[in-house]
Amino acid sequence: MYSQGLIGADGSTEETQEFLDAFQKRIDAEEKIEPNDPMPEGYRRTLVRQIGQHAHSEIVGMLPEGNWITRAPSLRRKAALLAKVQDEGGHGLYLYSAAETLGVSREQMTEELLSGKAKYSSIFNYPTLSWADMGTIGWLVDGAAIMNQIPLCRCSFGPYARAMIRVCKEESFHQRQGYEIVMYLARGTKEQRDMAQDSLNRWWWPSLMMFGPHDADSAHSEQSMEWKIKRFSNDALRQKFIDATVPQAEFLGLTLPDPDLKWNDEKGGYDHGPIDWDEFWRVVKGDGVMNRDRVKARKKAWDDGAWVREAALAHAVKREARMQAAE
Ligand code: BYC
Repeated sequence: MYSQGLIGADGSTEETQEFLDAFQKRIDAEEKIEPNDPMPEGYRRTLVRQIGQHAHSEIVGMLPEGNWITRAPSLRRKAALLAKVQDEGGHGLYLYSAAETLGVSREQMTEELLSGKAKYSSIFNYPTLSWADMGTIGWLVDGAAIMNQIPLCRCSFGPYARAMIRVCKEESFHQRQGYEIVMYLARGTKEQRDMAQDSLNRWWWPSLMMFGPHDADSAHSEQSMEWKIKRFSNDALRQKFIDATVPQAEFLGLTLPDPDLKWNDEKGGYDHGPIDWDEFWRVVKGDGVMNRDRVKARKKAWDDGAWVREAALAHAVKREARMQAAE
């Protein structure tokens, strides 16, 4: 075991080059880093930020779809949507647990979400206006999530990587159920086809934004890739997603709302039109159509659940006292 660094007279720790090099050597050797292993503070902070944001995205992501459970057009659709939303709650919980192993509490993470300090995915600040949106979200949003998350199964931090394996299996089912909804509508009446096309027009660009800013503007990518937290850059994953999705849209007979989308033989992928990064940053900074509603709903759930947390804690304290008395 290598030492973490030098301890100053004031108790501060300085990470020595020897420590950083030894850590990088473990990363390069594809060793998994576990919660009690020594790690650079920057590595820990990056993971807390990313896993926390990811957990918040899963939980906030329940809201736009939860909104449609009572309006699903059949019992079969209702049961599948209900199960999908429950799965997302589960993903949030695995992810909060993974972040907790890094010494941050769920309360802290939630407070950061509610205060606006912690982010969640921009995609959930768009409204769900029609039933077709339940299909399009599964197809595109879960599709984009899988493209981003499959490489996270090989993330260098063990608890995150392991959580992602189950998450990806469930997301892949979500993507298929979404695509099946859109396929049904695309093969239906003119009104159903129009509803599917309108939904695709609204969700295509926000789905591309899910991958984050272009590589040149991505503050964290380079370091995160060196630490093998991220395995691919934002643009590389966005390109893979576009290349996989274009044939899926063609199969449905739907049109992606980008006149510049063209196959480029030389790069072996599609070229696409410009992404509206002003819109992206506006939404990320809190000014999307649904930002205020989403945070308000999470705050209400957190406040309404306070008595449950208090009761659970009181029970745990009592049980601990009983066990101590019995010893
Ligand atoms: N939205 O340096 P960058 C899901 C922020 S939900 C908001 O490239 P990084 C699902 C970024 O945080 C999908 N903010 O950052 C759930 C950073 O700001 P800070 C959620 C974004 O971390 C329910 C700044 O922009 N998936 O699966 O290297 C139903 C600069 O960006 C966004 C995850 O969270 C965005 N779209 O890369 C269905 C996956 N993009 O923190 C589906 C895990 C960027 O410096 N996360 N920002 O203030 C990741 O893979 C990475 O964090 C990202 C960004 C690729 C998203």
